[in-house]
Amino acid sequence: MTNLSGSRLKVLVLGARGVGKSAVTVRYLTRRYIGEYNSSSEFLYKQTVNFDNLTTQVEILDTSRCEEHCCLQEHIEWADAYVVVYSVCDRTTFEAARRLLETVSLSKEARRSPAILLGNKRDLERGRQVAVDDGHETSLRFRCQFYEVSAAENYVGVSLAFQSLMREARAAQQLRTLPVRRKTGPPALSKMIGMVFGRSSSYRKKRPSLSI
Ligand SMILES: Nc1nc2c(ncn2[C@@H]2O[C@H](COP(=O)(O)OP(=O)(O)O)[C@@H](O)[C@H]2O)c(=O)[nH]1
Ligand SMILES: [Mg+2]
Repeated sequence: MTNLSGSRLKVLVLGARGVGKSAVTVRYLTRRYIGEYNSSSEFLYKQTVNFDNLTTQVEILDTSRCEEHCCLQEHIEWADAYVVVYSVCDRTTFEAARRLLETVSLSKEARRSPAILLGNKRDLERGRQVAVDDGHETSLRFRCQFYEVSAAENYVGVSLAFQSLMREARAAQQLRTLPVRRKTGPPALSKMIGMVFGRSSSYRKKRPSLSI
């Protein structure tokens, strides 16, 4: 099997306090579930991961108290991809996740960087306060991927979610390196009239689009 030398990715993990940001991050990186973490500190993990025959140097920033954090914007600009976590048994954390997705999607730097919405603690079904459909609906609105997982119960779901995000981030990175195709012929008369009279919007460069 070829192991193509790969990219570097920076992943930002966001969400309200106590939703399991540290639990999902550590679960993905070590396969282990550790019940208690220090919720007041943030950690930057650096690790080499292998999937799809590719090696990726990944940096994952597990944030804490990020909503009121003065560095939120800085963190968003730093990252290539975003994991926005909420707890399926706490509605307020879902509202917080929506606000964070809004902030991420409005950020200029992040517009072309993928995100996933991650509903954690699905093992606590009896205490559920957020329906699966609410998660789906929000992911459609923000055009991001959506997963419900349980960091406590298993590794597979968490791992699939992170891998899927990184796959999309890698594709987005590659897309950015492609040359933008331009039309070589003369502009059509209607476009020239638009340009003369200042209506140049139809002449704007088209952004490449990506769907996976
Ligand atoms: N039942 C359950 N508890 C979880 C799960 N993930 C995290 N927890 C618990 O939720 C609490 C907060 O987790 P933590 O990772 O510190 O949250 P953070 O503040 O978002 O980093 C801890 O007591 C964890 O043991 C999960 O999937 N299921
Ligand atoms: Mg934490």
